[in-house]
Amino acid sequence: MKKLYSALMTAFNEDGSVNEAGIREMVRYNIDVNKVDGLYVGGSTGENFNMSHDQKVQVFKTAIDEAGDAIDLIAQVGSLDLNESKELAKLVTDLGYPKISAVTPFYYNYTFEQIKNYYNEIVKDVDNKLVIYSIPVLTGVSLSIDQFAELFENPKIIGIKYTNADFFLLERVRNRFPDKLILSGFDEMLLPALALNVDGAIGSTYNLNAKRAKAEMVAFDEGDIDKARELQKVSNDAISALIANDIYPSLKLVFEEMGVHAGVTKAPMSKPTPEMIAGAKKIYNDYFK
Ligand code: SI3
Repeated sequence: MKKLYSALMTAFNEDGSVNEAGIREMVRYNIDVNKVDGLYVGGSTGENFNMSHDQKVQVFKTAIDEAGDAIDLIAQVGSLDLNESKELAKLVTDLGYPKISAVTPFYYNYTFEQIKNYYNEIVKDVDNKLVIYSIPVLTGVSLSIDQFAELFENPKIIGIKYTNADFFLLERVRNRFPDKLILSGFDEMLLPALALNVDGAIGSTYNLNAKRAKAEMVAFDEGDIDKARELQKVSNDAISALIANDIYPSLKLVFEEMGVHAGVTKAPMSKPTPEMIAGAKKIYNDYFK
């Protein structure tokens, strides 16, 4: 069975400090109610790139302290400070995270040799497995099939979190690397990714929408494509509404409607406006009640 992971959000207080109780509530909801197979901790949805080093450490400690070994946990340790990535990789490995992940280094138009060195350095001193986080729309970094193959020469590099709408490349990747872990990253494209035989999916909206996404995966496995398509349509109506309402704060606002205290986003992300709050209530009523 394919695996579903929520990309864990970070609950923040109004002053930008980490709200540990909120993180614990979201971890619990994902385990107890959503029954997801795993959590992706410290990714885009977790606002990782808005956080100080100490805050990242706080999030990694809190999430695994709450989840224990109940589900799979992947810690995103990528950073433009390679020393920080290495330090975080060691920390999360010592904490017991069974997998790590790292976003492709961005901003400076690194060469592939530099990117390869970055990944090999991150895993060099840790006994852990790494999933490449590829998200060209945010990083501007697109890896080719041959570049993925070169990264996979390192046996500690075991897969890709593939957040990319390039389905030609996804098909090529799946077929060239049948034994690698390929996890789809765009929730609105879950169904075409399932059709290309990904091993599962990681996403922000599964925090709210895991049951519908799991039902879609089951329908797909049973060959009921009409049902899978209908479920994807409803999910995409919800995802469109979330995006139109500013997705990261809205995910938290809808969580609040569900009674889960998810805190607020951290600046420069937006604080909720009255319109956003009203929009989130409507999204909750329309799709998640
Ligand atoms: O938190 C993470 O690192 C993710 O899993 C990111 C994930 O791919 C999300 N992408 C972004 C940029 O947030 C998606 O889940 C995305 O929010 C969703 O598909 C709506 O577009």
